[in-house]
Amino acid sequence: MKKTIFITGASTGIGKATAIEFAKEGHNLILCARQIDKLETIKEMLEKQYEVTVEVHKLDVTDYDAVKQLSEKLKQSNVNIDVLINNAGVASGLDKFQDSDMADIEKMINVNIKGLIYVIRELLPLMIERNSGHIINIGSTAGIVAYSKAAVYCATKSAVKLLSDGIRIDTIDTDIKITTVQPGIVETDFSTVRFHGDKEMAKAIYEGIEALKPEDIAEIIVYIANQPKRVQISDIT
Ligand code: 8X3
Repeated sequence: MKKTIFITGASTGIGKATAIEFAKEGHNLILCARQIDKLETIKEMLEKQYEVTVEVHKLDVTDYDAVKQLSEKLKQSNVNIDVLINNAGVASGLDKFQDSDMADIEKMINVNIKGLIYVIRELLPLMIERNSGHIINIGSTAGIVAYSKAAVYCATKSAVKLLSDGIRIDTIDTDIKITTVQPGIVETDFSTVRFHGDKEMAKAIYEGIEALKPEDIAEIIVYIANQPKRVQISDIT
């Protein structure tokens, strides 16, 4: 059965790889990100290559009004989201907590926690109305064990895990599933963004290790989403 998959932060990294993986399986996509031009390119590529329709939306998940407007639009056009993948997330700065920049701290809290809450708060009721849907939140191993110079980033990823758990409890009387995916180091633009565009510093992070690839995580997400109704994977690390 063709499903509709909604992905935030779909322009690069794990989000983009996940879009491709679901398209390979013939599912329709709703892709969101701030960089609409990148989404347009992905849409063109996927629609040409696979039997899928791809809808793209410019969306900043930290803008609650924009999230609300998009969910209203989906509701009006009777779009049913089968799988919501909350992938939009950011690490900003790598500094000891006492030296860290408040703008970096606020950005991580706004995207990783508030943005996640905005999207789920608006889209979950639509799933509850249909008593069907699967929310897959991208956490991190950083949400399990803290590491140096990343106290706030780790705290935001820990929040992802506990939000998932809390929402799973609150929807226990429905058929809705909630999963947290907690990858370790994945080689994406993640570190370039963390180092505010410094590609050399970003590259050094992945030197001497075999980091995960975004495709590895994408395949796991598809596996999670493909499980029968009776199977709910709550966490995967
Ligand atoms: C990212 C994991 O270890 O690269 O969420 O910070 S790590």
